[in-house]
Amino acid sequence: MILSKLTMFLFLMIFVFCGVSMGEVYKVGDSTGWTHNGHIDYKSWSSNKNFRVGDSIVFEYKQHMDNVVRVTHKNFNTCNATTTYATFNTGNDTFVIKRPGHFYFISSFPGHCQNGQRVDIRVLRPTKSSPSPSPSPTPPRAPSSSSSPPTEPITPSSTQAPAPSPSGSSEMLFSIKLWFSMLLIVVVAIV
Ligand SMILES: [Cu+2]
Repeated sequence: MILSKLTMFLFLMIFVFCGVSMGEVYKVGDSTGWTHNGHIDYKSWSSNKNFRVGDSIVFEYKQHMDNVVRVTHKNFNTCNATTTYATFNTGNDTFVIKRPGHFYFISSFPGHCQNGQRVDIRVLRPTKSSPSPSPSPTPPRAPSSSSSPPTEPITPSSTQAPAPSPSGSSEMLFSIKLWFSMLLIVVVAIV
């Protein structure tokens, strides 16, 4: 009897702690992966996905033959990789979404982005009601200055910038799960 209770408890703990860290994993381009062969439309690939905070975006490609750089919206549109937020080049890169908004990725290899190797990951703000149709691409900017710089530090070259995550939404989700897990533990202890 005690053993079964303990087993149940352990299963519960595993369930709860897996749940805390779990998010969907999206492989960009699915089986095709991250490529510039022009046979895949990353715009349509991303358009039917519902990316959320906590999800992972995976880029798979041949190392040394390609890379992934995160850029601004403007540089995404112009395929400009001179200033980047972060550069990934392992061939199997995972980007974990830490806040809502848009995340723009391109390949900085010559011609690759122009050939369609770019993807816009749009992450909706977690809401209880229906998600708003208007995208919210950037966090609120300073009201005073006319030409406000990006809120995240942009690195000039291939250094990896740790993106600050001021979003409280994931923490709120975490606290809900924590609260839920505590409730479950109490229930198990009583039964
Ligand atoms: Cu490429």
